[in-house]
Amino acid sequence: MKYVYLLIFTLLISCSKNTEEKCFLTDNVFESYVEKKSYSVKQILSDKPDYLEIRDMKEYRTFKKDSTEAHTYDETAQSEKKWKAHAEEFKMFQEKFSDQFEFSDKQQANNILYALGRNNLGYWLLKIEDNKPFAYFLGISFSHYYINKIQDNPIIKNDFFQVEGSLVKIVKVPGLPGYDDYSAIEDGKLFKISLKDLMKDSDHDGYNDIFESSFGLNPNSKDTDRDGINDFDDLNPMYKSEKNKFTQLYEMLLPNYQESLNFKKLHYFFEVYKSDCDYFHQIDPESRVLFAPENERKQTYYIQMTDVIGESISKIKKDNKDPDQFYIYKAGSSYTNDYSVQYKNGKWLIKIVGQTVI
Ligand SMILES: [Ca+2]
Ligand SMILES: [Ca+2]
Ligand SMILES: [Ca+2]
Repeated sequence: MKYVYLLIFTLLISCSKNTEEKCFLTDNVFESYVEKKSYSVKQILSDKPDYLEIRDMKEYRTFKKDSTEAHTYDETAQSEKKWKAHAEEFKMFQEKFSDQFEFSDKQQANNILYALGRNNLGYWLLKIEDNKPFAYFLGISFSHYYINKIQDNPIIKNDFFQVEGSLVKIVKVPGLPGYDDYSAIEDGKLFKISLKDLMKDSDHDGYNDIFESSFGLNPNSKDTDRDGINDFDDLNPMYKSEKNKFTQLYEMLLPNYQESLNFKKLHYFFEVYKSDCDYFHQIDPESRVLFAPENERKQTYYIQMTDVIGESISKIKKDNKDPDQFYIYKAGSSYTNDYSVQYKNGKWLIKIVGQTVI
């Protein structure tokens, strides 16, 4: 009995402290980047998603060959011609999906068009059927899986999606954060996923189950945060938005994109932030956001494995003397901005006080 009381008491304390602890910095300790240990082939294979089949191939393009050929860029007329041909080939995908993906490997099967897409979140199978676009997240982390840019075989075969590639690791270039390079740890793999598994969308909200589970959305509810807006149309699908001065501050620090873009239509364009702060979670953003817990053990397996965090906004630091004065910083892969922010007459005054560009 004593134990139960103690447990309830601890729970109460930890609940009441939540927002304060999760949103405000108590001291000056800024988290520094810790490089993760690379995975071994054995680890990648034993941790791979159940729906993914990996086979060894006898003949294959190596990672080195594929990546050098695909990345060769020169100013010659020939490469401009190649670029134009690529744009022409993927015109239809560009129209339907805008700039949300890099496209490759187009294939037509019956009256359906397929292509492989890649964005900051990972790889997707793209489909255009009856003039309508669909995108299915593959859930295979680009931090460990490389899909060859040049596929010698069709990517859709006998109700399976299949691509050739390698198992890789990311090599951080010392002193140049953001300039990641890859190196192959095992070549000659065939990655196979049944279309049935890939296209499964249990709650029919427009995002496949693999996408929802990879990022912590609810694959069995159309409206994860129950704010009345379906996941597919919700710019902040994980958390209900609320208006208060601190959510307003976070909203002001979000990236500014071109106003001409219609973000409501860009269903696959997300920024992922790592944060436990309720105020940050409760923003009403203009473009799509997802959040990952700070504690790695609470993150989805996909987020643990994959480098999807592009930009981060820190917790808020209070001023010892002035209750309307705060400090906050923003960091990307190659910069940090420190801000001094002041809340005056219902408005935030944001001043940049420090900047590092790498
Ligand atoms: Ca769904
Ligand atoms: Ca859902
Ligand atoms: Ca919602």
